[in-house]
Amino acid sequence: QTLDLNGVLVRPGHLDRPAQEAMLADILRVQAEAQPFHPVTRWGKAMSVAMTSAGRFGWVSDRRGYRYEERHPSGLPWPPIPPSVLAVWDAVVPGARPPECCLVNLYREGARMGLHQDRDEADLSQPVVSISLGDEALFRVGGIERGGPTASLWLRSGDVAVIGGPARLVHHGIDRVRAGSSDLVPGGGRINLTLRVVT
Ligand code: MD3
Ligand code: FE
Repeated sequence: QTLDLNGVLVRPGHLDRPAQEAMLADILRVQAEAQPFHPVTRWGKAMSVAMTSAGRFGWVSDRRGYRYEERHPSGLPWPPIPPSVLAVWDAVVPGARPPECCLVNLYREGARMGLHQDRDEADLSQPVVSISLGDEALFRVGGIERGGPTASLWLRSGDVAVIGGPARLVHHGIDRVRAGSSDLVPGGGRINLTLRVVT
């Protein structure tokens, strides 16, 4: 089954519980090596979502603005993207270039992400793949122009979304997370992985 939300293709339950547990264990190792941090926007406000990355490039933001960097703010290179995560990319977007970044978004209670476009990547012909783990989240998708109508969907643990083609530039965000709706993530909350080609 595939749901189409303004061109964002959502595959509910793509990963079964054992696959989610195995991937979570891999991501907890990534987070142990590259600690999640709250990026600060260029206006000086900390984001409610905590972030880290795996792969050659990771996403960072500070007073200088946001960009992809080859190192965590600690100065260390980002850990490699776990094979369990790469396998999802190969399964859902065969033939795409290999992902260069796995952005790891951690939503603890109350975290959200406002409507935005992802346009910091150089090759917008390449898709983005999103994997949801843990608590359910209300995902909102608009159009390419800002201010248009939006559609919403609850993303659940194990859901995979593929964003490519014309949908690559749609506005999207996370309005809220349903605390306690999953017991997957230790300490509670939601983890979203986005795989991206950056260069
Ligand atoms: C549509 N993350 O990291 S994932 C992000 O759940 C981001 O953490 C959200 O938006 C999250 O930038 C949504 C689904 C998603 C990811 C990337 C997209 C939808 C997208 C890129 C373009 C269009
Ligand atoms: Fe995004």
